[in-house]
Amino acid sequence: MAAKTKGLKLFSFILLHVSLAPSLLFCDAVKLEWDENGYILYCPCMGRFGNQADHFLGSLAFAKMLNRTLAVPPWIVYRHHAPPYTNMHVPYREFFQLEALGQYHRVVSLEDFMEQLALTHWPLGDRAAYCFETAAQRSADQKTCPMKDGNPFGPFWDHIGVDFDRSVLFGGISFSAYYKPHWIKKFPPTEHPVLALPGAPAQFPVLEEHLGLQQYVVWADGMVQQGEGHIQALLIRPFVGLHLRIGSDWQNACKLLQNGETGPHFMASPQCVGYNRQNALSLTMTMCLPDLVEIRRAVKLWVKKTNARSVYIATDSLSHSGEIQKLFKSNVKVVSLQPDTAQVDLYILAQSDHFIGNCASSFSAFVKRDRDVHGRSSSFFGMDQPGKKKDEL
Ligand SMILES: Nc1nc2c(ncn2[C@@H]2O[C@H](COP(=O)(O)OP(=O)(O)O)[C@@H](O)[C@H]2O)c(=O)[nH]1
Ligand SMILES: *[C@@H]1O[C@H](CO)[C@@H](O)[C@H](O)[C@H]1NC(C)=O
Ligand SMILES: [Mg+2]
Repeated sequence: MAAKTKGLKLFSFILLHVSLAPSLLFCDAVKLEWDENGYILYCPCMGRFGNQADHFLGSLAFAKMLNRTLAVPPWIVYRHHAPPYTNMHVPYREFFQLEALGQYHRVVSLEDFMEQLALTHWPLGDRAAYCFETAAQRSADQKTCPMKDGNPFGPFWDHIGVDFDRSVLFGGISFSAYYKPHWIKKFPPTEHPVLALPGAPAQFPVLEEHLGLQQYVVWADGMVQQGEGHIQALLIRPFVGLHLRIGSDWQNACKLLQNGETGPHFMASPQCVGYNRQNALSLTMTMCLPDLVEIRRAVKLWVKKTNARSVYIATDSLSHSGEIQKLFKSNVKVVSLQPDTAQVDLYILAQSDHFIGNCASSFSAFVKRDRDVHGRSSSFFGMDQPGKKKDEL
């Protein structure tokens, strides 16, 4: 009976809009219903794409744990080096299918939440921010969540069209599964329907137990078309994909390792040294910042092992394509695209027949997880068999 009413409702909704605005039908205009179990909103305010993706997986798990709908934020893309220099906010569904997340848990895009639900259910003038007491202590009155202080915080909530009217502080809890009952008791959805947070309710790097959530992060059709177009036009299979994370910011980061200021758990490194702190393998300088000698060694090895006919180089800096081409005769084609959209590189790397990544990079980690979901092989510079010491091979 209920299903029938729903069907009728949908039918009249479609009829109405076919006559008024046919285009609505083609952009998935589904009328959202309010979720009585509440929502989680957050700003992906830490780091660039790889960090945001790690945080996204943890946030998805957190929303499921609290049985709240996740309002999926846009990706923040920084344009420090090109006009107009302002941040771009790219809707989740430009890169990935929003619907695929639904297999795991209820989600809406933050944009749809604002457009369809916020005015009625999250009224202007009564929008609360939720943050740790320690975060609020930095504010003038020591009681206000720093939701819009600085970049990217301010531009993010401005883009979404949100101002906060009051703050709700918490302490003594974290986002881990242990605190599930605490969260539910402290913030029942009846009194706290919308939990809006200054940052992701998640850890960086992503926890081991959340790695598998990558399977719900599925490329959008437009990205598949674009990526497959490049692969067909430029590459010959089998091909090896390389991620050269070697730019100046990375050189600086790896200095911490060189100076002994960090142990083996450094940025995304648990993906190759292991998640357990007690028995993590060592993280070498070659793994953090491979030199040309190591790059050549690894490429040569994997091209031979996979009988590769081409090599794809993604990089944040120099591609070294000339030096790498010199390793091979003309029977191996070396290609570097250096696209404006980093996700094009991610897509192509994910489709390669073997991938050599950077162990400490969350950009590499995104590719590695995507490949693990599809059973594709990966290694790292300085570590040909992830998770194994050299003498264990
Ligand atoms: N197009 C492209 N951009 C890259 C590449 N490597 C790094 N970048 C850029 O540098 C950023 C690095 O930050 P992040 O994604 O957080 O990864 P991480 O710093 O390596 O952990 C990426 O988001 C890209 O914007 C690459 O191979 N190709
Ligand atoms: C989770 O939320 C959904 C949607 O509001 C609801 O139908 C379901 O009963 C909830 N599950 C639990 C275990 O509370
Ligand atoms: Mg980073």
